[in-house]
Amino acid sequence: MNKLLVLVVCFNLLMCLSIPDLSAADFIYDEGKVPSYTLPDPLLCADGTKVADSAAWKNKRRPELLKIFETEVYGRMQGKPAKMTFEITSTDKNVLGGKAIRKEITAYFLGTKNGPKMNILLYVPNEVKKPVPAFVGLNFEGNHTVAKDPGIKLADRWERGGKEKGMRKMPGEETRGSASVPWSVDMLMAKGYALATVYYGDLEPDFAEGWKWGVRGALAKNGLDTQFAADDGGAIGIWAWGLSRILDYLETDSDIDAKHVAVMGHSRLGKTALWAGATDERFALVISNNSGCGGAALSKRIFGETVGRINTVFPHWFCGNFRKYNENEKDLPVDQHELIALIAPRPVYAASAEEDKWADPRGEFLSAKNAEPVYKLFGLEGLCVDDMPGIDKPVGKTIGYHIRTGKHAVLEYDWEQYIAFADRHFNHSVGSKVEK
Ligand code: GTR
Repeated sequence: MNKLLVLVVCFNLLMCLSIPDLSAADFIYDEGKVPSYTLPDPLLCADGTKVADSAAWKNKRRPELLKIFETEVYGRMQGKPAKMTFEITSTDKNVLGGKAIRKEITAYFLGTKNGPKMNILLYVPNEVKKPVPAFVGLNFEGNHTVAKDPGIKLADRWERGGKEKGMRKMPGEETRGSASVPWSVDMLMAKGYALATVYYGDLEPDFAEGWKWGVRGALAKNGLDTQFAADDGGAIGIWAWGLSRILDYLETDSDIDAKHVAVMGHSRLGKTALWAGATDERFALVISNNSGCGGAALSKRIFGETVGRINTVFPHWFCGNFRKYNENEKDLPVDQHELIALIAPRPVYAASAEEDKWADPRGEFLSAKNAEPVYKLFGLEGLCVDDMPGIDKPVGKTIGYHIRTGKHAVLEYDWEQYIAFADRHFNHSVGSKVEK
């Protein structure tokens, strides 16, 4: 690799993992400066009555709350396109040293090859009985970065971190396998899980006007002339929609146990995984890794990233209505503990990193904690602790949480916890025991 390429790769990695350059003075990083706030009660219905059982939650309060998140935060979620088709474009039964089957599948959302589409990369472990449970997640840099596997088709869309907006060739071979740690495919195969992933740029390039090159633009009635309504979905909405479309495919694949599919995401894609888990109850388990503001962290604490800041730097992520809460979190009718509550009774895991203050680790813990009353309606225990656990000390039953040493990233440690959590809830066990 020449020096220029090394620089380009490093720059892209930094874009993916870095915390923006901000003056600490502009944001709260000191627990003592967190303003007093009142969290909305997830059990309190709009008509003032209180939810007393799981039936009232499911039939009355949950739909009500979901609607507020759609209208005020992420925008309305579109449905499954009636004409969508899938094409398996490659299958290799003997990859990753014989440990896995690799399939590549293209989803054509409108059933036409020249219409909007996404490329799914699927690994299925070889040495276990099928069907197998699976993890699903979007990746930041292209399917070919997920494993050092020469057979994965190179991503051919927008290049994350590239200076030019719009469609630009991906860097190519030199980034193959560059995200092997965040995806830990070898560990997943050894533990008997399939992995299905899609490059998030297939669904929408991640910049303000990116929708013009993405699925939102392609599906909009007025195409590029579209003026989005204040409650139309943003980029997080279409990324989450894409996760559900991956699950649509998995339901057709006899190698996969589609009743045991976990959705996982990191950072902005962790926000996306939570929204996908909240809106699509087919996801049996949901994992948010360092998702922060607009993800697992409580907005009303205003610790680290704020609603105003996220809507300014990333104006395309949420719906227009969310901007009403810029510098005005106190008026938000919901907070993120209620997003986690929408996942109940399904298991959910939120993970923080000690140095990832921008994402507000305590706010992520408190969100998980304050979702507990809803899990309780189902007779389920949540975190089983009242105080934030120590570093590298995972806790929880139906709601899992850890804060690990280190920075904003997905590390092997994180995957070890997610796999142990999924093993427990899916009653699954393959390979050597992982610390629980
Ligand atoms: C940051 C953003 C965060 C987080 C992160 C990421 O710049 O402020 O909300 O999502 O990006 O996705 O890496």
